[in-house]
Amino acid sequence: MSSRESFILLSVCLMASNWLGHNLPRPMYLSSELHGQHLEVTRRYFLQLGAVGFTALKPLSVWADSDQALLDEATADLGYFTPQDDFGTVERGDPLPYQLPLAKRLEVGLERETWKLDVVPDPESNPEMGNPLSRAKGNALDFEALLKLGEKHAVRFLKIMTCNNIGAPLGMGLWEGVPLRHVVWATKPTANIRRVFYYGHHNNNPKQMFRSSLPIGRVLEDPPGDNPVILCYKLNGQWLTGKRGGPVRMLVPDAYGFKSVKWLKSVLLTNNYQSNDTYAGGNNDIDSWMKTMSRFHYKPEKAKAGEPIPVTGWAQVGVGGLSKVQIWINPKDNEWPEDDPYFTRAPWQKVTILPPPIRWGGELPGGRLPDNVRFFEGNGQPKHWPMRYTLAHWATLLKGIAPGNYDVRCRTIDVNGIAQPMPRPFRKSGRNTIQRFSLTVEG
Ligand SMILES: Nc1nc2c(c(=O)[nH]1)N[C@H]1C(S)=C(S)[C@@H](COP(=O)(O)O)O[C@H]1N2
Ligand SMILES: [Mo]
Repeated sequence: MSSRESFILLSVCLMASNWLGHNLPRPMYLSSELHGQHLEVTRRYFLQLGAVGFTALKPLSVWADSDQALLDEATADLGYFTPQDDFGTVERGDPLPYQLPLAKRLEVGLERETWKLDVVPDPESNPEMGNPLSRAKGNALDFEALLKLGEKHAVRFLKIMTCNNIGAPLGMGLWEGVPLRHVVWATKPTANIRRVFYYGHHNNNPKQMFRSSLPIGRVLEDPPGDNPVILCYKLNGQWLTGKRGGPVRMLVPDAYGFKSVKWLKSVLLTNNYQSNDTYAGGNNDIDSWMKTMSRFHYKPEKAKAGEPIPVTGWAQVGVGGLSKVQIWINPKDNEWPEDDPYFTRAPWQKVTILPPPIRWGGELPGGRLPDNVRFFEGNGQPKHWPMRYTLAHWATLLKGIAPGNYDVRCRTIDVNGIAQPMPRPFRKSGRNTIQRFSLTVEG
């Protein structure tokens, strides 16, 4: 943490390990629904494929029932959506806004009954707006008006939440809200607007402000196939909790978490062409699209030679999309040349990207995906899979590996054919180093 930030209470609770890790006790909600879901998905998929062999490593061509049991076990706790309370959290505020007493939350507009949003000109520049919305003028946007806009314009889409400074995503959600552009147009903007600045509740202390910004063009228009920037009020079909940033947070589909400001109360249109993001401090690259990358989920330390070894993981699908996930088993004594730090010359092998889940988890009301999710058909099937800015699971069985000690690594190949961590290996634009674990195969 920089000294500039040190006055702020920064709490990073990495509960992500709860949904991505296998070594923690399995949460109750996983026991029935998700357990069944992934058993079913993997069973169907792997039966259809037959054995997943490692051709370079002497494949076993016969699918054995025991293989299925192994994969079932290895994938049983892979949930798709993360329940709101199980998300990892990155937050600042002293006190944290959602921990204020109810009376105070009502007073400052952090409950749905009293929430209000200013959409005003930046006083430090010259934007032209015919109808600014503000608490001062008495015409700020309230929650009822937001829901009213939602009746016509609300969207639902899948998005993974990731902090650009943390190696694993914080959670995977189905987010719902009103595209910000509808509120921007209600303010009748006409000229001198190049960016949108926004920030959340900050206890009337400018030092506690958490600010972010976007080019106005990103707010007004979406690249085909992408989702809009929204004023978000629901997650997994339920009202956004205070901890997740409710009543309303900004949700920027293609960006890292710091663009998705929680406890949102103020939006400023500005002619300033520069960003004012809090995250510009700390050396963060604030224009970074989400990156494609893979990590392990089930990674056994030990295995017996002659028995198939299940390995599972997941991939974050970034701006470059996802075409393949690969794995490489390298004997520990096989040192790799220093001039190839990303192991591009290694004999990587393809693993299987799992199809979309049948049941989605995340404590969705009724246990099912609602209608009208962006890029889904009427029958509940996605138009394409995996989807950008979401999560995809993968699984494989390693076979025919001789006794010994190995380093096992995984990586993604994006739709442009580029292998992780390229094309953007720099650390402060989002983590995407190639992950490794040690595997001992006993004779
Ligand atoms: N108001 C406010 N919004 C915020 C933050 C914050 O500290 N205050 N942290 C940001 C950062 S750095 C991240 S990574 C995401 C994390 O979202 P989550 O806590 O819901 O997982 O929230 C963003 N929104
Ligand atoms: Mo973050």
